[in-house]
Amino acid sequence: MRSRFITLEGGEGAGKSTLARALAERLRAMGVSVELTREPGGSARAEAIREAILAGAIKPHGAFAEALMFSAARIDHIDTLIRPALMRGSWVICDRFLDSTRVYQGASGGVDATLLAELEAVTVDGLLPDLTLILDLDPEIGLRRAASRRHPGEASDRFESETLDFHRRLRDAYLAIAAQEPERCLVLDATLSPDALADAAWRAIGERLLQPAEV
Ligand code: T5A
Repeated sequence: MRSRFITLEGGEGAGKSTLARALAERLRAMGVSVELTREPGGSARAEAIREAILAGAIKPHGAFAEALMFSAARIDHIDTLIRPALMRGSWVICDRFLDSTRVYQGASGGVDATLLAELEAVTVDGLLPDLTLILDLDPEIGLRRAASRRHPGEASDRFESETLDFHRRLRDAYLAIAAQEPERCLVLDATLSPDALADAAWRAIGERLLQPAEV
């Protein structure tokens, strides 16, 4: 079976990490080798950048500087983990990837889309996901889910603490990407239970990524 690259996208608390784990488990049960990873992060250097960004250390420098930092993390992640895994035939499931930069730093953060497209092109150097599952959820619900998971006294992170309007723009931007790139993207209803969401994603993988002989 050839390798595939799946990314999961959506707003805060939409259920991406939960779904990523469920899909990895189902694929491994079929005997498929799977790398489960995330952005920002996924490699030692990218995880260090993650810590700085989510602590708000780059925020004073503006949304374009944050886009550069996410891109630096992505380059290391691609070079050290994603491409090597795909080259050896593993499937890669990545919790957030390039669409997060398009919507968080672009649509909601205000960085020019053409500039971001140029940055994206040099960052991913031709590597695009085979399938992007966009978990669509009212941001008020997603932010409540994210908040309910925090320990007492724990502060919200750099992006969770943005305005509701910022999060609404994210949702619209994700839906616009899905409409522009229907071959790559599929929108899933993130109000479904974790099991129902995993079933819907699994059907999409079967229909879009697996050849009849592989099912
Ligand atoms: N970012 C990232 C950018 O701005 N630009 C970029 O280029 C990139 C790559 C990353 C932040 O960085 C930003 C976006 C983010 O703000 P993060 O902590 O990784 O930070 O944030 P998220 O990716 O949003 O991760 P979360 O953990 O907050 O959300 P998930 O993964 O969508 O949600 P999950 O699965 O952890 O679930 C959240 C809660 O909801 C429950 C879970 O049990 C959990 O308690 N849940 C469900 N409840 C009901 N129904 C379901 N279907 C559920 N699924 C999960």
